[in-house]
Amino acid sequence: MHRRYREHDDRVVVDLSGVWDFAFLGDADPQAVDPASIAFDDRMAVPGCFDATPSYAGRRGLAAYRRRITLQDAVPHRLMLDGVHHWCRIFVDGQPVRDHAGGFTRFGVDLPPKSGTSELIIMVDNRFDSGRSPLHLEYFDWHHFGGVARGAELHRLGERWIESVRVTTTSIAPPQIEVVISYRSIKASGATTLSLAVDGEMLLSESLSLSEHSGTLVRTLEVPDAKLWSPASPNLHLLHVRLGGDDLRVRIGLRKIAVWDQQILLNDVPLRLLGFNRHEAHPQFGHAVPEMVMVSDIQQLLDMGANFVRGSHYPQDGRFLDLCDEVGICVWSEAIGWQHTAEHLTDPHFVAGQLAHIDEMVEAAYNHPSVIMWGILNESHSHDPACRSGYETLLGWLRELDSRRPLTYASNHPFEDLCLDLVDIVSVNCYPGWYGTSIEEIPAEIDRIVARLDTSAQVAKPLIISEIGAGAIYGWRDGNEARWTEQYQARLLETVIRHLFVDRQRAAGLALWQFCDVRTSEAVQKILGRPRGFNNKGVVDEYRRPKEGYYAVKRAFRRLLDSRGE
Ligand code: ADA
Repeated sequence: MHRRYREHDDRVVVDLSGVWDFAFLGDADPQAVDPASIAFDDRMAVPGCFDATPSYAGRRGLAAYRRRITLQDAVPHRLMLDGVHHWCRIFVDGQPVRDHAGGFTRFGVDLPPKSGTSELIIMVDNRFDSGRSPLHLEYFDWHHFGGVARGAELHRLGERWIESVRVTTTSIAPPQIEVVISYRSIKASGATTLSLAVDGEMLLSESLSLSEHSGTLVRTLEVPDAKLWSPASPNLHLLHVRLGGDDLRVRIGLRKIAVWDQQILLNDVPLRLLGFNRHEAHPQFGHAVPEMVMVSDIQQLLDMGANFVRGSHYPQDGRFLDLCDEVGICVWSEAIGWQHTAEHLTDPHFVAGQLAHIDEMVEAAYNHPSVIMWGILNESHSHDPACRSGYETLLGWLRELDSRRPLTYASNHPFEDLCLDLVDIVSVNCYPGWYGTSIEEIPAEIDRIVARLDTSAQVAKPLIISEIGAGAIYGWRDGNEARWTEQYQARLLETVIRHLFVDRQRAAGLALWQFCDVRTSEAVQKILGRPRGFNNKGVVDEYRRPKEGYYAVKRAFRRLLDSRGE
């Protein structure tokens, strides 16, 4: 992955970004396509979304990407793909080596051992097909772009290699981390060496005798000069792990995240989260948002005084998380999902797809200090008893993967929800002042939701208002100041922030809906309710041009920060 630091000194990694051969195969059935018969008559950028380019704008179908790769020798090599939307089959020299369903997460493809040059083809399908891609459904309120949307790399793994490194802060005073190194080997046993250095200082160096093809090494380290990570002081350290001939650098931030009563605590201090939902999308790039746009998003978030992003409604690009680590923006990392019912949550195929996706989300984001909580299943039927076991399974698995980060999901059924006991943070999506009621009714509506939660067993949990907002068409100002005007949105957002954090102090966090406008689904029932075919509730439009709401939020957030001297 393109990181803000060099990940490997010893492992040979080839960046496969660039212009690949391309063919759009339209309605073709992937089972019926012989890769040797594909006429590659076009070219496409990797990373990139083919259906964001003018030639294929809005098209759905099968596409194929091709390039040549060179394996150095006959030891294991792995192709790493940071996100392919949303189903793909990978061929090497005409042979299928792996299928993958689900965009937005990183996965590896082990390549057949060989030395020399091979032909790599990635067949990508952006059509909706609940059999092949159960996690991407047409009714969701965003446009699913297709393509090899995030980075692509070729890794030479060698004879023994590091599969993953997970770093957990186990104590902040003294600063201490636990490092869990998973390795694999083509040899059953052998002697090797392990070393761990932080910021160039060797903290551990040992000789080992490994007796398995795979295993896990766990080491605990005190990091003597570590400075803690927080939004105000986003201190980062670089851990370099070397195992025999392989290595991996991991950038870490030492911090403790916990919930206590109604508060979220970071390093034992209450944390107030002020921010936005962010879709990773742009009209010209689809989901393949370039670093330039990521940096500009970060600049605008910081300018408004935000310290929080909910990655709606799927895992954000690792490069964006890197930036959040650096500037101190806290992130709710969310597995893909949107308004699922019992039909999905009782379907073993859907649940298995979610579990695999959650594995990949956690694997990719575990070491980011900015990721302070995990979320799942946006606005799904958590009020339906038939869905409870689905929630139990997914949240239970998340806890097994990571017992240290709080869990949540965004509920839009706060009055009837049946699963809130399963989470650490209660999160509520609500749209007072937009769907139905008026801006004047916002305080009473929010108070009703809070009163309901506080008379239930959830009283002792932090509350995040995880969505609230209003649509505004960029540039549309009007004397009536009615819905869809910039003025209406600005007034609504200002009212929400004042009520949540000035009049009341119950909420631990707020993620406004939303940072930028995003194209919605082409499904008729969705697009008819969305002027321009966009969800227009961004405080900036899809090109990141600020609306009045941007300045209203900036004033309100900055007033709050000033009042606390933050
Ligand atoms: C929901 C959903 C968002 C968006 C929003 C809206 O809360 O979670 O993705 O669709 O409503 O704009 O209505």
